[in-house]
Amino acid sequence: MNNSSYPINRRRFLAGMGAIGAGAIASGSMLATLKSALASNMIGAGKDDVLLVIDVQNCFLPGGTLPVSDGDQIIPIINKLGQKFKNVVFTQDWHTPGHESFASSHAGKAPFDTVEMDYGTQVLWPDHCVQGTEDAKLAAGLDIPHAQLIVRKGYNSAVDSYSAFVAADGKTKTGLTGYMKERGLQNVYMCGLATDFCVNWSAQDGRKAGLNVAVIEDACRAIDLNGSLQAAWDAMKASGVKRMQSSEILTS
Ligand code: VGL
Ligand code: ZN
Repeated sequence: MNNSSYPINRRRFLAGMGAIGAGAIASGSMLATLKSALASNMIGAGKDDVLLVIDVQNCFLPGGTLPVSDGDQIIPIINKLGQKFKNVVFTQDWHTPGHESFASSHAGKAPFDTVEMDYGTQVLWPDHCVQGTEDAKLAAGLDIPHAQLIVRKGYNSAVDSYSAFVAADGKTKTGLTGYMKERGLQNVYMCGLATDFCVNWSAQDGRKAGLNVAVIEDACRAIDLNGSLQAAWDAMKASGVKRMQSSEILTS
C-alpha cells in the first residue's frame, strides 16, 4: 500500500479482470494466474503489511478502569482481520502505579482535567493499565495466536505514551520504528482503542517514521473528549493517514 498509488493499482487490476471476463473464455492457466494475482493483491497477505492492534486491554473495555464505549465490539472484527494478516503486532498501555498521567497523582485534580507537563498539556486519566494487573491484560477475547510482538508503552512514570512509536516527550522511543524497518513492514493497518488517543498518535507518528498508515475505522472506538474524535480524524488526514473500513480488507 502507498497512500496514493495503491488504490489506483487495485482499480487498474480490477478493470483488467473485467476486460478478460467480457472478451474471452479463461483457460485453466489464466485462472491460476488470476488467482495468484488476486492473492498477492489481498491486503494483509503481503510480507510488508502489518496489522497493529492498539491497546485492546481490559482497562479500555466495559468494566475496566478507563472504559471506552462499546470497546468490546471491535474484538470479533479484529480477530477476523488478524486471520488476513501474516504479520500482527500488539501494543499494551503499561503504567507504573502512581503514574503522572493519573489524576490521583495530582492534588485537587479529577479525571479528564488537564495539567501542564514539561512536554505539553496532559489529560489526566483515572488510574488504568497498571503493570501486572488483570486490568492491564490484553483482552481475553483476542484470538490471534500468530501475533509476533507486544510493544509496551507508558512505563516511565513521568511520561505518558499514547503513541506506539514515541512517548509524549517526543524523544523516548519504543523501538517499534526499528522493528518495522528491520522486518520491512512498510504498510501499517491500525485498529484498537482509542481512535482519538492512542490510535491517532500512533498513526501520526507512523507517518513521521515514513510508513504507509491506514486506520480501520470500524475496528476502533473513541473516547471523544471535547471534540477530540473529529480533531483526530482531521489531524490524521492532514498527515496522510488513510481512513478505511474492515470490509475493504475482509472481502478482498
Ligand atoms: C489511552 C488514554 C490513556 C489509549 C491510553 O489507549 O487511547 N488513552 N491511556
Ligand atoms: Zn494510558
